[in-house]
Amino acid sequence: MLQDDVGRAAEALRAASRVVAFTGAGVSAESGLATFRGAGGLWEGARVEDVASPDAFTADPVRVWRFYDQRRANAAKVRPNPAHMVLAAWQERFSAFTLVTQNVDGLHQGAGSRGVVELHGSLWRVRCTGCGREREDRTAPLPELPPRCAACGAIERPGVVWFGEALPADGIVAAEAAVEACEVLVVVGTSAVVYPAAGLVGVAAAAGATVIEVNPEASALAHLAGVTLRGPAGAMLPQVDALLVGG
Ligand code: BJW
Ligand code: ZN
Repeated sequence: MLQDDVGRAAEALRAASRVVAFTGAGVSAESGLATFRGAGGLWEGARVEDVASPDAFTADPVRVWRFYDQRRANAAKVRPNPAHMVLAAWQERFSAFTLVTQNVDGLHQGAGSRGVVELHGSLWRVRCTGCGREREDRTAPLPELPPRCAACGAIERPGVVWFGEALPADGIVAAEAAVEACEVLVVVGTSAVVYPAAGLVGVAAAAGATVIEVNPEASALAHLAGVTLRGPAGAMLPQVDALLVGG
């Protein structure tokens, strides 16, 4: 029974002080942002694996920038949904709460989450391919594609992590430390197929944490979940939170 699963999730969380939430594109789906995989998850007929790559950018930086400029424009228009809001509230509810996200849309921060570990970068940062200078830029759409570095004139790139690129070292270190120490890992809206991020779920499970999966579909790591909430995050997380608030 779904209601029993919500109750079991709340029970696990009520007993915990060290909690990690690990989120993916599905947490922003109810805000109106497309996920990567599944229906509607294609980019110009190609798989994300084939286009979110340094090679794709080298081959056609304007094409790749058009994709990211559109994503920035979409993300600038939408608002955090109840799932983002519950996760933001949980930073006050638990004595140690870490929010680790694969998302680049900034909606967790928009909901009030602080210290978010962004494993795949951010749509709102751009980095120079020449001198490496990084800056925040919230203009959407950008006036010129590709944008150019004011310091050296080289092409700038989106400040995101593409396939074949290393994740930010401080981010992965912080995420691993948090999942190794947590009692509950709440995995929300990710297909859990992209590594090394998805590996965090196995680390938590091996360390004895209870894994709660919140996803309308089974992820690739659904078998590691001790509690499964098969529904949209914007509906499921507020139900769990209501039980926590209620006692
Ligand atoms: C809902 C919902 C609702 C819907 N509520 N849920 C080990 C094994 C195999 C391969 C590898 C490995 N280690 C590394 C690799 C290679 C590669 C990889 O993982 N490939 C696999 C795909 C095979 N990994 C890498 O290349 C990584 N780098 C690396 O390993 O570097 C090594 C290195 C070391 C040192 C020096 C140099 C290199 C980098 C990975 C970067 C991923 N980047 C992207 C793009 C970011 C920028 C952008 O946004 O454009 O990150 S790809 C894309 O996938 C994006 C996402 O963050 C990531 C994960 O996707 P996510 O979030 O799970 O989304 P979906 O669409 O897949 O799933 C959505 C889910 O939501 C679904 O389950 C729905 O059911 C659900 N949902 N509505 C709740 N309402
Ligand atoms: Zn530069």
